[in-house]
Amino acid sequence: MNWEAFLAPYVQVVEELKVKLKGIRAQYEFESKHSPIEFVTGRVKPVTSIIEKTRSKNMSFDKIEEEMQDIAGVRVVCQFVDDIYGIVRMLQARNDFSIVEEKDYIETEKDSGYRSYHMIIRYPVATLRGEKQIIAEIQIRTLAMNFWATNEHSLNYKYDGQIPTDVKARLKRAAEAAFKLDEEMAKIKDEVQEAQRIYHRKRVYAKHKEGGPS
Ligand code: 0O2
Ligand code: 0O2
Repeated sequence: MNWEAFLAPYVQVVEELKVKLKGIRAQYEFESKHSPIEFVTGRVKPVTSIIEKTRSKNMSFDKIEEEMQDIAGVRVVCQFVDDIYGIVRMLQARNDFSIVEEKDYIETEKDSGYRSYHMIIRYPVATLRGEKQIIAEIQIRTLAMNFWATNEHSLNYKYDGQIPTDVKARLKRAAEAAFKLDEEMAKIKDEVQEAQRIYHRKRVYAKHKEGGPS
């Protein structure tokens, strides 16, 4: 298998989606509005992880384009839970890709305690041989959910997917605590946003004074 050639359109998709999503964030900044997007990351699944996943899911290689839906992955991280659903609505209204599936692991968290909103999309990418439809996964989560998932991911790596029962129980408690944090923050969202707007205006004013005519 020529992995470099196979993965090339996936690299393209991740880059394009990152540019588009970061663009949304920039537009909010220009307009001094609260951005529902804190940051955006993305990656193409490493070949070793793809091979491992085909083994663990008993998937044949000729099916990976359709069945392995997170070879191209972008992640949108937000401050508040509300922001997640705002982004979901924004993505649902776009016409540069189609939505294949949506999984709300916020309403119904996974057994591990994992929470995020997943959107599986079919994204058209231009190649030398014409347009190709690529499946990609957009994960949308809060900073707190991301903090939890990143730590749990590291532990899974450390224990090779077999996290000891006591650590698992702690992780579940930590997931609940992270969600409590999101719930508490939601209650003071307006105040936090007001503070951020004042800070942003002060910064723009200071910059203007520095660089502007005397
Ligand atoms: P591991 O083994 O995956 O945990 P930039 O290119 O500047 O926008 P930056 O700072 O280079 O972004 O970050 P990057 O490389 O996009 O992502 C940082 C880490 O988050 C990487 O982990 C990615 O694998 C992971 N990641 C980012 N986005 C996604 C996503 O949508 N899905 C999944 N599954 N993972 C994602 P590491 O450190 O490579 O290691
Ligand atoms: P990586 O290393 O992040 O790239 P399923 O058939 O539902 O069991 P599937 O089809 O892979 O699994 O889809 P799912 O579960 O909707 O989403 C896959 C990705 O979501 C994972 O990619 C993770 O990035 C993230 N994810 C799902 N569950 C968890 C979890 O319990 N903890 C953490 N930290 N992340 C999770 P990969 O392929 O696992 O790997």
